[in-house]
Amino acid sequence: MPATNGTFRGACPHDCPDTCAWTVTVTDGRATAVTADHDHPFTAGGLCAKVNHFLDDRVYHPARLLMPMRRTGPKGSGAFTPVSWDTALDDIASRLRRIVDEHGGEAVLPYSYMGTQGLVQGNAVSDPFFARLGATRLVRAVCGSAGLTGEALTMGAGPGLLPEELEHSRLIVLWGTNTVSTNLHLWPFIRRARENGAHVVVIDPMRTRTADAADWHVRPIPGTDAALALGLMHVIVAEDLHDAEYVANHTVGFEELQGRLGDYPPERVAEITGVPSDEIVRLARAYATTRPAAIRVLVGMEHRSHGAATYRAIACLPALVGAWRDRGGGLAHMTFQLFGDLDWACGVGVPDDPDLREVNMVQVGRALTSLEPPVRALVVYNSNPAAIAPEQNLVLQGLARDDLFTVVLEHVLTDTARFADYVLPATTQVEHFDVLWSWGQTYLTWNEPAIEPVGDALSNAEIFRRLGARLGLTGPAFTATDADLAEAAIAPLGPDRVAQLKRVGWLRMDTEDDRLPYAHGGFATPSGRVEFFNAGLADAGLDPLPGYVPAHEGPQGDEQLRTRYPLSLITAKSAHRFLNSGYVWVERNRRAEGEPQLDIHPDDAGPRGIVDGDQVSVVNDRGELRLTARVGERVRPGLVAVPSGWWASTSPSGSGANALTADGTSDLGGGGDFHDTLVDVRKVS
Ligand SMILES: Nc1nc2c(c(=O)[nH]1)N[C@H]1C(S)=C(S)[C@@H](COP(=O)(O)OP(=O)(O)OC[C@H]3O[C@@H](n4cnc5c(=O)[nH]c(N)nc54)[C@H](O)[C@@H]3O)O[C@H]1N2
Ligand SMILES: Nc1nc2c(c(=O)[nH]1)N[C@H]1C(S)=C(S)[C@@H](COP(=O)(O)OP(=O)(O)OC[C@H]3O[C@@H](n4cnc5c(=O)[nH]c(N)nc54)[C@H](O)[C@@H]3O)O[C@H]1N2
Ligand SMILES: [Mo]
Repeated sequence: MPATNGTFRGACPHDCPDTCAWTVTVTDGRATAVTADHDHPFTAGGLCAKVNHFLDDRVYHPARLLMPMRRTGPKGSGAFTPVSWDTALDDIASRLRRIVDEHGGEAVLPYSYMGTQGLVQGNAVSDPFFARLGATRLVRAVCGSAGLTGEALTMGAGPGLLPEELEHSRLIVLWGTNTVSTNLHLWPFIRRARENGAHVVVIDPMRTRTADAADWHVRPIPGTDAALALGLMHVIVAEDLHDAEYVANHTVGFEELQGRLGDYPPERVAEITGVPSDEIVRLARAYATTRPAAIRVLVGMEHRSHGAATYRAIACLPALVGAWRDRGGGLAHMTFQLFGDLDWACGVGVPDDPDLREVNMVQVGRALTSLEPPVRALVVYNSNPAAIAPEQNLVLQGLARDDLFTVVLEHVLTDTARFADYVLPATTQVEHFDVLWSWGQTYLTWNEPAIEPVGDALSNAEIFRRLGARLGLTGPAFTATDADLAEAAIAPLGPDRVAQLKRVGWLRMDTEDDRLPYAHGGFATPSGRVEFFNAGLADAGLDPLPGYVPAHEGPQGDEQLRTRYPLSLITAKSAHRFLNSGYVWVERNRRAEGEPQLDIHPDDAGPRGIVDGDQVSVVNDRGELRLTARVGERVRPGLVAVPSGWWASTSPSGSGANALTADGTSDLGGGGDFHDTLVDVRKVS
């Protein structure tokens, strides 16, 4: 029970690499300030444009859901009436029970992602809940999984270079990541490296804020980065700039790789990537001759049909030049591996039944409209599929089904929640217990409730507990309190580290050794080396070497498709003030972003008779957006861009960017391929 006055330790819960530590000030039972922790080395006393107003924009925002609500109008209309928790939960439990009895557990589909990254309010109780029901299993692969899979096949699944270590680099290649917008707290580390003479290269088809801030912006044709990596390797080996000793001692398949590199001379790579051959040569030389040299990747680049292959090719580079020898050299990606000591299931996990059917979250539109036997109940929490999932029109069509029973746990009435039969008000981070890991830095954070729940809100964990009790589900997940779950998650750290975590609010998870993880090899691959040649892939009948394959729906893909839809579309997280689809409800943020526009290059606008400020229609077989064109060099020729995040209901044409995006999966790892989307653009006369 929080005190009515005081300060409380906590952490930003959002799906973001930064996971900031904060302090909540409470006066007379009301949270009055959320302040960034000054001592936390990564947060360093600053939050971000989205979270600076966490209290006004989420906790106490007028749009905050305060009561359970039952739908009274047609799906999507937003007509609801408040009901008591007992009424809502009794009815939900009996409807779920009937569906399970009549159609089996697999008729129920959970849908969640990382709306909160906390272990307790994430999946601690919901996972056992759905496992006990025998529900369809959700493959939560939309973010990270494709890239990590490609990387793991090459260098194993370690955290590699820690992002904080970029401070020690002299060449920093930000490859397909928009650090200034998406990973803001990493920027000071890069800035300090620059003050010590480091050069920053951005490789991105779009001119992002990060590209503007860099020393060198390389602009490949989207989806061709594997070819670019192979071209760099070609030059490095041809000019004898590779680290022969490191290669001999810590890699396998160099000879086979050399054979493959023969296919990727700079002239050919220039044709594939659109990057001039002399620029490829210059970049290869800079990368191979500057020490320490770091490559930083994150997520945007993996959302492609060959996303895993791209990360596999890029992960070869640091070994080839021996970048792992140096502090600040290597490949930086994610850091969650450092949190392996935690009990991620908060002490109450139950085993998954591998025989139950699976649905990939990227394909929820298909699942709701054509899966057999059909999904009859959908329970959404920590996610907003109506905005963030590709094939948006299919998703909305599925959510509109009258024979689908939908429950949404949320803070505000999102586009997804509008389609619910019941909307349940969830607590926010300042109202509940949690433990926060990080995928972009090295600190664990402890989050205490600072205030009583606002309105009638209950925590996710409590909602699933109460539903579980009504459905007769048994086991510790349904009896442990949120505090018990949080304690169980950190218990494996041992009493000293637990005490330190609670005292300080955060705890560093890495050890000194991690700072030079592979200076002497020791990769977590079957051979213990970087696998230029991967025998497992060969056994599986796949390409054992890094390679470039054009996307079917890409600028070098299916010819018919390209003729009809000649422009590539990227829908990245370029809206600075949104967190995925979060904070879109805040009018001030929407105003500051300006309405979503279509970025188009003059070479593509000209022939279409489009000038800056024209209304345009962006189309493909999946949907249409009507937007204002912004003609300029933010995109390279052949590419158009629309920011993601915007909800259909807050977009000028009633559709969000995902109305156009593809819902295929990546080559490996089950990620989405939504950046491999082709469109055409027409002026609306
Ligand atoms: N402000 C803000 N911050 C966020 C988020 C947010 O919504 N808003 N979301 C958070 C989440 S969930 C994530 S996963 C991270 C993502 O962090 P990032 O990966 O940095 O961000 P994205 O916008 O997904 O993609 C980064 C860049 O990839 C580029 N890209 C796309 N395709 C290609 C390609 O084929 N080649 C190359 N070289 N580049 C390509 C895009 O143009 C884009 O600029 O950000 C997190 N931080
Ligand atoms: N076109 C396009 N699509 C994309 C992407 C892209 O770059 N372009 N990025 C993809 C990526 S990388 C990701 S990670 C996904 C993100 O997909 P989502 O995780 O679905 O994205 P969010 O918009 O952050 O939705 C999280 C929701 O959880 C709610 N929430 C937050 N905390 C709590 C809580 O404690 N309890 C409950 N019940 N709800 C809570 C928030 O209010 C919010 O509505 O989107 C993917 N989709
Ligand atoms: Mo993400």
